[in-house]
Amino acid sequence: MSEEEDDIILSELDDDELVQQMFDDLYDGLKDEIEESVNILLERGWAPYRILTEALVGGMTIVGQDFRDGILFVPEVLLAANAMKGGMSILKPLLVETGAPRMGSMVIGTVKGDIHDIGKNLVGMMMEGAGFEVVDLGINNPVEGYLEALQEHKPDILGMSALLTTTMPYMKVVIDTMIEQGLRDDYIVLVGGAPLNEEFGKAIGADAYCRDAAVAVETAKSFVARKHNQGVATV
Ligand code: B1M
Repeated sequence: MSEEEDDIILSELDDDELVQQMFDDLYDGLKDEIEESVNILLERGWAPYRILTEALVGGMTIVGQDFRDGILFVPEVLLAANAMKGGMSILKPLLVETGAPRMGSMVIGTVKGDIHDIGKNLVGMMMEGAGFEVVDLGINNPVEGYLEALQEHKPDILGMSALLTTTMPYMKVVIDTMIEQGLRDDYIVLVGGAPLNEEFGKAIGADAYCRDAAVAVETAKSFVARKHNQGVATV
């Protein structure tokens, strides 16, 4: 019984304390607690996007810093990622069912050699919420996989994600192959991931680099609108 008395009752914490506790729980990979806290914040009227950015992405940023500094290792980060995904799975239907009019479509995947998928999943969720149809190719995609998906789904947009400095150059391989095959101009190519920047996006021939999921949505909307207005207005 005395152990139970020491337990933190998540629902009794105020919002700030609860978000701090979520940072700790994410750090410790406590998926059940993260899911409970997400539900508590939803009940308190927090918008799903606010929970995602302030509590979940905020917590993962701390995990990332300690991973970089050698304080956390892969198994612990995997647990944190699993807890984050638990929270995201509660938020996904809420972000996706906004009733937004259909805006266009996107094929998205993480590039070959790279298994990071949290950011890509978040982008996919936000794009769906904004009214885009999203085909998610998952992780570790070779150029052939992207090209097959483009052929099959004929999306407006190809989105690529990379989280490693060693895998981000592969985006250029995909774009160069699209050029070789005369396909490049048929698609809007958007790229993103923590190590990228705008300069890199330009250098590899992407249409735009997207800093985060919200920017990805805004960029996608503006490129698709331009594409649909082509011939009617100049941009
Ligand atoms: Co990895 N890892 N990891 N890791 N990992 C990083 C990326 C790292 C920066 C950590 C560090 O050292 N600080 C570092 C890369 C260093 C570098 O290349 N310069 C690193 C390393 C080194 C590695 C390994 C090599 C470690 C090892 O094995 N020794 C290994 C590589 C495996 C591989 O891919 N081959 C590895 C493994 C892993 C785990 C499997 C343990 C796990 C991934 C679990 C998963 O994704 N399912 C993991 C994690 C979780 C991270 C950190 C901690 C967090 C990444 C994350 O999910 N962030 C990360 C540190 C960091 O980034 N600070 C790190 C939260 C997410 C919401 O943000 O992904 O940036 P992000 O996405 C954002 C934007 O970037 C953008 O929008 C998203 C939402 O706002 N965005 C897009 C992303 N993709 C987009 C696509 C778009 C548009 C926008 O298309 C249109």
